[in-house]
Amino acid sequence: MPSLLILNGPNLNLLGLRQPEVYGSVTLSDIEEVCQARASALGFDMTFFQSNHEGLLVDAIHDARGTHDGIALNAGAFTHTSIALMDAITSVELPCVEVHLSNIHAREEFRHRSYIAPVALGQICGFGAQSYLLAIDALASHLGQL
Ligand code: CA2
Repeated sequence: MPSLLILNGPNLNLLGLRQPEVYGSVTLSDIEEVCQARASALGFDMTFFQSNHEGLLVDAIHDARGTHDGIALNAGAFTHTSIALMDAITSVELPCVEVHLSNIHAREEFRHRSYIAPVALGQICGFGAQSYLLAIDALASHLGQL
């Protein structure tokens, strides 16, 4: 069965637990649950992982090669800073969809730049938890499962 990796970066473990006025009340484990349901419905296995550490995210991307068929990546604030994550995505040659809960282009200037976007199939942002489901649909369509 084809498999997807849903990868989450720094502070996303705090979703729903802190600053609900900015990021809403949905927790990362709620998001995992809806992603699991969508992935299964589309015929995918799914692994969902979060880390606050850039190197662990790089390791997870490297390990995806040969294990997973596509990646949905919410790199959090590393989106705007990490050449290491950009290089890791390039190196594994797996389709990657960049995901954000918020519309990063409607926020502070420093969030407008993404190091992930140039090496991703595309970017989905601004739809809250739904952004993850749209990313799974985009990967499914790219991989011929939709
Ligand atoms: O909108 C997104 O998904 C972001 O990736 C979220 C990141 C932010 O740095 C990006 O620019 C856009 C921040 C995630 C922080 O999540 C928190 C949740 C609750 C409390 C504090 C932070």
